[in-house]
Amino acid sequence: FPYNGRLGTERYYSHAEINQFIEDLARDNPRRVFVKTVGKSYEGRWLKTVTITNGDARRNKNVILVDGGFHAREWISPAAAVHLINELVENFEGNADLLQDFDWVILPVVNADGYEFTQTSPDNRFWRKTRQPSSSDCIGTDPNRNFDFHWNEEGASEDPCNNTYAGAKPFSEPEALVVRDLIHSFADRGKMYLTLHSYGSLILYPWGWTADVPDTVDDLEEVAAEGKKAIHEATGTVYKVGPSTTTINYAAAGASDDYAFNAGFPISFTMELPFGGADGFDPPASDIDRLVRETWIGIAAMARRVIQK
Ligand code: ING
Ligand code: ZN
Repeated sequence: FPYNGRLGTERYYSHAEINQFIEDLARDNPRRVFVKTVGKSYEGRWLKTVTITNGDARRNKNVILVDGGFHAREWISPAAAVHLINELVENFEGNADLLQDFDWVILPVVNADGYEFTQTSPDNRFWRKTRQPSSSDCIGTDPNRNFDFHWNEEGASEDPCNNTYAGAKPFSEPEALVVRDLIHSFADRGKMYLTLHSYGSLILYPWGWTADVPDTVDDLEEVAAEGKKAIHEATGTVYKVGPSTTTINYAAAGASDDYAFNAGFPISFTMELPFGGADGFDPPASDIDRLVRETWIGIAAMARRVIQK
């Protein structure tokens, strides 16, 4: 395990390795980095957040909440979350403005069971859902259709065999409950919620459950445009910005970004990282470094815009 203050980008790491990494990081940066076990997956894996601060011990700062790995097969998402952690901790002086009045709370792998399943079962590399059994023979729920906000109204399935199965009830999945609790625990001081998915090169904002847009659509557009512009200038990659329903051309209720926005996060985005590999979900390991650096550039630009607001 090649830990030397950061986790590399030469391959995709397992959930256990990522957990070990954030524990090591907190141990080595005791005043700036804090790990908290926030729950357990259906199969019993510990879900841990890492909170990154500038070490000034001020409490109750604003919060930027980031998660990755909602969908099992979207491996580039946990990798991007880990790189975000690397950057904020290793280069905290260069990123002093990002940590001055804000703490960052990052949950790198939400759907730990699904992620592990795709990594250990080669035939199931493209599994999307959780791993909790349903009432049928089919396993798993789409954690991004499982949130209790217009749950199961649009763009979700009631068929447990479908990839967008909403679940038997809202928050049937322990992993979605963990994210719900994080959202509520920071709702009063949360300034941006960011959930990392793949693929499509998109920065999506609410609503997902309806084609209507929120009253504050201009703020959402403005922040997202900063991310898009920064990425384009740095790498040439062209992201598209827009409301999720009309940008991906389907409504999808019960997603975490709508939930966080409704709960009080004034900025809430689903970031769809670029297509990679043959299936879009499988960028080769040689592309990880480029993709996670690019993602970091976009996240940092959006955060800087949020901080100025
Ligand atoms: N795409 C998202 C999904 O959950 C999405 C798209 C974003 C839907 C926001 C609803 C709200 O279907 C991927 N790749 O998972
Ligand atoms: Zn996804």
